Amino acid sequence: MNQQTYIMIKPDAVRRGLIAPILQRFENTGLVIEKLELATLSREQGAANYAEHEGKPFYDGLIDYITSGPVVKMVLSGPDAVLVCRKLMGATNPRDAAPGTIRGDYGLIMDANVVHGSDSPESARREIELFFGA
Ligand code: IDP
Ligand code: MG
Repeated sequence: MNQQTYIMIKPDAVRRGLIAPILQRFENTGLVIEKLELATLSREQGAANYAEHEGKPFYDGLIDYITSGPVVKMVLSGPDAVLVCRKLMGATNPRDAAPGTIRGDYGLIMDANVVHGSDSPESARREIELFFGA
């Protein structure tokens, strides 16, 4: 099923100069990059993106981190784009992410795990609206 997903290269990866190799991984899948923008998130945007985690012990640190520098925001589209990107990204904790996945190859710790990707078509719609407008 053709669908859209929202992907973000997180501040740690941008700081480390990893935009190009990470973009290459997504392009290699054949998914289409529909939108692409470098920006620093406001605290409101960070909080909205991670609203489901409010109240958890890592929440404040997560918002500090995601707003700590520029991110690359993008919309990718293609068959099963949400699932394809989640598989490409690997497990949330880079320690558990398989080699060959983006988090497995470029990440070390949960607090700075390189990329964000929508976890369902519903999340994708919400996140695309949040970051790019309707
Ligand atoms: P996801 O990014 O794979 O969808 P979520 O469970 O939605 O994972 O968590 C969102 C983000 O919050 C993670 O990508 C990670 O950066 C951070 N996070 C999740 N759990 C923890 C934790 O236990 N400690 C620190 N950071 C966490
Ligand atoms: Mg998530």
